[in-house]
Amino acid sequence: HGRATGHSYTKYNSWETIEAWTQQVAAQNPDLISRSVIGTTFEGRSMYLLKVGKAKPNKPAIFIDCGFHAREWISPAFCQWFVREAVRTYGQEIQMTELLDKSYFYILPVFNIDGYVYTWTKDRMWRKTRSTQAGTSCIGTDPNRNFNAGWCENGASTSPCSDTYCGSAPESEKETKALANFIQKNLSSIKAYLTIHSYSQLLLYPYSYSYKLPQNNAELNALAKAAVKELASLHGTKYTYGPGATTIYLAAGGSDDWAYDQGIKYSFTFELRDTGKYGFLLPESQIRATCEETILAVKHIASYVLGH
Ligand code: ING
Ligand code: ZN
Repeated sequence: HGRATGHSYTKYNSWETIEAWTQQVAAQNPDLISRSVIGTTFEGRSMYLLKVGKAKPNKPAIFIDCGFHAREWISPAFCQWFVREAVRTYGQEIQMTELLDKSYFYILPVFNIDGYVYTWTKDRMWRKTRSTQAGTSCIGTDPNRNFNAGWCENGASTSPCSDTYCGSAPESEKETKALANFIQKNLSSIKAYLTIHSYSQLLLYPYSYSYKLPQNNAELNALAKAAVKELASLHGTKYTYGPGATTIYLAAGGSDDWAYDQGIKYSFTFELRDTGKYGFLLPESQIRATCEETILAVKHIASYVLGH
């Protein structure tokens, strides 16, 4: 407490602080949390994953990642908030207790760690990874254009200097490869995939790489509708929902589309607050309200999925 680097759930935390927090929150809650490393970033940082839930064999799991895009600071803040809410309300609140008894949440607090560090040290508006390649001085690939789902066909750039550069190949980024490998290894248990971005207040589901609709479109639409209703119930925050391509824009190589095509039939991208007043620079004073309302939607989706 009180240190310049001290962790706070109502502040944006540096990577160094988040890294220490992953260790501490796991050590302090050994019956609910275990920490692993799913890979290493381009610059050599460990990609930590928290497995949250009562230990029991053969439980289903919900996967949640944060911090795909470096500048979307509210996203890692949400993952941290979710973990705290899980340990704080387990055994107190019926829905969370049931979720943690019946399933695991895999929480990846920051996916694009190198980019996140860069937004703290050099350029607050950086989006991509920080990988370099021969033949260009431009740095970074858009990790949400780098998955093997209609890769680089639409809404992505082949120029390494673009903010939506799809990379030299699908899964060219170490971070993408690490996440894809983990999900493939755990496909039989993972029932839902949630990826947290900002901003625009949207709840998106496949597809974004084309205008085709997912096989369970009607179900996903109804589930998204119910989830945004839950979200709005706390502070009245309005979300729009629907397939990515028609709700936001055509964009190939996204992780939600890839996860869906792997067979994870409940796959969503959240675009958290706000709608543009502050954009990526959402004030810390909005962390609490944003995270609390979002958790309602996440719990709704998780409970629905586990009942199906
Ligand atoms: N938006 C997402 C992006 O990567 C998205 C939208 C979602 C694209 C799902 C593709 C698939 O552009 C932000 N804010 O990053
Ligand atoms: Zn994003």
